[in-house]
Amino acid sequence: MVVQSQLVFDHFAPIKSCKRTALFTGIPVIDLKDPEAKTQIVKACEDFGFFKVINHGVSDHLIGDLEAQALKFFQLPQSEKEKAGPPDPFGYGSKRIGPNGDVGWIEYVLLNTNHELISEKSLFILRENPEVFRCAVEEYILAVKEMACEVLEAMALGLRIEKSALSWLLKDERSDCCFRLNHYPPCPELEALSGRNLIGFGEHTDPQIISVLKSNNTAGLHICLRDGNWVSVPPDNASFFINVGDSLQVMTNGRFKSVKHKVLADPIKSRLSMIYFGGPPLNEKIAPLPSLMEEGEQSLYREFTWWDYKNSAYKSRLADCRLGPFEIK
Ligand code: GA4
Repeated sequence: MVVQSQLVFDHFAPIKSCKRTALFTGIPVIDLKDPEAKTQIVKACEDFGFFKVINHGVSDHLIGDLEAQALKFFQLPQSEKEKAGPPDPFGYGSKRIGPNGDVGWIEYVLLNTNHELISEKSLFILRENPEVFRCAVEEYILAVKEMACEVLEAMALGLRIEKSALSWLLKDERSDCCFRLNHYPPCPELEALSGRNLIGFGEHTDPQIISVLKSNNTAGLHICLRDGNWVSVPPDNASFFINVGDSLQVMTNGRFKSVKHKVLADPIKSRLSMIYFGGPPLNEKIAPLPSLMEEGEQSLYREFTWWDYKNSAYKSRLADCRLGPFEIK
């Protein structure tokens, strides 16, 4: 038994574990069809940098089709999946996240959603799998992007600025968006040994403007509240979750804060999540929106483009504060 436990720990050695926290019931819920949504979105971004969207208009069959295709992909033999890796950053990856030594109990596919820029490995995934996979990804992204723009338009109205002041960044044909399918396999051995959960995706903030997350009914997502406490987000496979990203934090000059989050793998159930990351065009300046600045208000950040930020992000570790080098001290 001792030998066996040692083996299990050796096997998991580089991946950290963490105690679970209680499910949090206070996540703001925004009904996109509610005329009050615009003010509620602004409040949720100020208080949490995170909220849940219902009445989102994305059809169940688009979601179901893509979930089924994604599961089919993750069920392929390891050697088949690895033909679409290692990620560059696009493609299939397992356990390693990003280029700087971060690891987690996860396998994933990262895709660039801009067709001109789609990487060879991403194309491989789409080519080698039935055409239905490609269609499912494309149709899903189209619908989620539309919803993300609707959220950004409501947000802009809530902030009392031009309706398109934020959404145009995603609508622009040069917008730099990506899409991630994450699969967190169950991990019963570790649960039996220690009562802890393996970290699937370590703590981080998302660099983009907003991220739109859809998961199955398995818990695991944790967010950090403004008081520094971590809470577990109750899973809800009928809704979408929205994260404020670093770029939106800068555009609102810190009024909205990007939300720190992480995912713990479940010991028994596998977790599947699908995340659309809405980023601006590469040459776009990321700076506080003049229409949001009070008279005499100073920018908290020096000027930079989304390209500068991405470049610097890819030199960082997941948990690093990526906005640090851009802050005016
Ligand atoms: C975090 C959010 C998105 O998943 C992602 C990640 C990216 C990657 O996995 O390639 C990064 C990470 C994310 C931020 C810091 C860098 C880049 C891994 C990493 C260590 C696709 C993104 O845009 O930034």
